[in-house]
Amino acid sequence: MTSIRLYDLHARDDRRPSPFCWRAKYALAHKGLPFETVPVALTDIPAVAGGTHKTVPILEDRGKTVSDSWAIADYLDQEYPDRPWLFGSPAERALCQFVETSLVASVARPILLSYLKDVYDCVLDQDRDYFRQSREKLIGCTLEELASGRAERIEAARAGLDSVRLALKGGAPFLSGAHPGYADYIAAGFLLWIAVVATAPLLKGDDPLLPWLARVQDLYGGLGRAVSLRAMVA
Ligand SMILES: N[C@@H](CCC(=O)N[C@@H](CS)C(=O)NCC(=O)O)C(=O)O
Repeated sequence: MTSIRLYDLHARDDRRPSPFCWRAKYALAHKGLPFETVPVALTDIPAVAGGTHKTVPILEDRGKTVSDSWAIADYLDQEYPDRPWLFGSPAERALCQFVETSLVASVARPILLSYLKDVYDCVLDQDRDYFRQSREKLIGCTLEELASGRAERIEAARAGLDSVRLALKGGAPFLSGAHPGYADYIAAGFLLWIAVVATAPLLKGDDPLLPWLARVQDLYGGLGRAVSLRAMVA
């Protein structure tokens, strides 16, 4: 019987784009905890769990509500210490944070700008006005204006993933080594987000990231397997 619920951003055709929700789903699966996802629209987040959270993922477990992917991972380790750790030590957690900040520094902006219009095209009708207004305010231009320079930005985003490629070159199957860990879920979450919305390829067909990403998709009974990589790969 499942008691854990994860509010997961959903878009058209039941697509699940949020990189942070992907992380949280992998975190739950890593702990071996059964859970159900509750699809939520961006504009419905204020109505979830008493309206105190501004973003998804939001986790509900035994009467407690936790939002923010890092807080959810910490909660799971704290509440379920008898299950595989997400962060075996404070040092491992700090290194995972470094993985996130390095990816944010190297790929977040070019990825976001390259695929923001694709995300818009994919959000639910009820979210469209909110998404356009909030994102155009953030980037300082219209979503359509992002089309010029897209090819260069995609190049930059592809190059920005080099740290992940180099780390995998060592031969380990996962960024975390012989076994998958939170660093894998962070990096894969970004790529699954793009795979869900992309209308232009981010990766080349021989990209060494692909076998690793397929391994992550296959984990935990194929948690990420429903996401097709076709549109993201040239
Ligand atoms: N720091 C948060 C970020 C979560 C986040 O930004 N989620 C987005 C969806 S990908 C969201 O809920 N945005 C709400 C909005 O745009 O109003 C985390 O790690 O969970």
